[in-house]
Amino acid sequence: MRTDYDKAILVGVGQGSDYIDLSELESLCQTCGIVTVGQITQHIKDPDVTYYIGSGKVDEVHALVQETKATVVVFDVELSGSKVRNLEQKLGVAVLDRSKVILDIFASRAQSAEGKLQVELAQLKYNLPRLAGNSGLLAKMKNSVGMRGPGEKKLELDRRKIHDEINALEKKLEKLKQTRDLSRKQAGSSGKYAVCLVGYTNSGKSTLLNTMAKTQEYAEDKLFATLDPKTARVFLGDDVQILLTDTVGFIDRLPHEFIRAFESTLDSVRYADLLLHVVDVSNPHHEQQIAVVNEVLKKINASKILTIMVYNKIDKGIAPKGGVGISAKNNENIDCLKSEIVCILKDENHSIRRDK
Ligand SMILES: Nc1nc2c(ncn2[C@@H]2O[C@H](COP(=O)(O)OP(=O)(O)OP(=O)(O)O)[C@@H](O)[C@H]2O)c(=O)[nH]1
Ligand SMILES: [Mg+2]
Repeated sequence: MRTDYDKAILVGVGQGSDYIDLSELESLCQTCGIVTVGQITQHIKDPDVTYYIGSGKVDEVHALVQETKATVVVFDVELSGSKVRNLEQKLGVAVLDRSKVILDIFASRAQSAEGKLQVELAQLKYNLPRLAGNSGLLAKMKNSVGMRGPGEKKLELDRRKIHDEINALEKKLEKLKQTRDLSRKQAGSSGKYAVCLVGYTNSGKSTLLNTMAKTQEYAEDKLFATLDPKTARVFLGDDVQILLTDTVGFIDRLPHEFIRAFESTLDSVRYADLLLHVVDVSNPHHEQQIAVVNEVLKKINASKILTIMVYNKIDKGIAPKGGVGISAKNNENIDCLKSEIVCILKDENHSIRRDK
């Protein structure tokens, strides 16, 4: 058994009397190799200017850090650089926020040249307003969580240089986007339909791509298993061929600068003829996850694209209310989904019908 895990205290903040659920943050941390050893929550109206949470709560966190020998404290909100610095001074251990954890997962997952550039861009944009907050405590963590990825190695650069880097990266990504636009046009003119898998992270998008295309994409019970979009050609019968694209999973409270950085990847969503919105119906929070996905689709101007709601993991015993219920893993009801796709794509009255 590994014994070199970082141990974390998770801190959740809520408004009103809503239940504060830290299970997603715990999964995110687990994906980074951080084990959760304690949780503390607080309901607040407005964030404290110094610590975000109240100073009495900070003392409580400090006591728990000492008691559990935690090596890091992870907040389920986005923290400014100065708050991270104040908290680290008071607590004596590294402090991460939700965005930093997500960025770290992205950094360890990116494989394609474009994916790496996007992560670097997101890291630089995240770090720019936080340069003064770097106390060096992060570097002491066992796994160096939050220190991975090309964007982190450039912390020593000054502000102006980081601005230059950001501009250069945006230009490079724009060039890659133009190449992709061209191949998209070629695919479009070949009469194939572009269908895109979207959905909350871990809902089963890659598994569905594998089942439908009989390929072996990386699927894992971890958040953000897929970062680079993959496309496979699928024959649906009835003379219909689609190009099915897997995409990066969506997640609640993804910082705006991340969505911007991944914009070129998300172009495949924006220009799709049809979206398959994959939902993990066995997740107790799936309604909320659907809302998050719809919100991101709106942000990237993709909310008007024709969509089939695909309720996955029905093998776990939960029946969906509408849409198409499937089990991607057990190949259950996939034929029904395929005929639904054909039906929609071939609908004479639909504006997305292509001339072949
Ligand atoms: N029980 C059950 N598990 C499934 C089903 N489909 C996928 N899974 C599991 O759910 C987990 C996530 O599946 P992925 O296909 O990696 O999910 P994803 O949406 O691609 O996730 P990200 O790439 O992280 O956004 C894996 O452990 C799969 O084996 C299903 O129909 N039933
Ligand atoms: Mg995936």
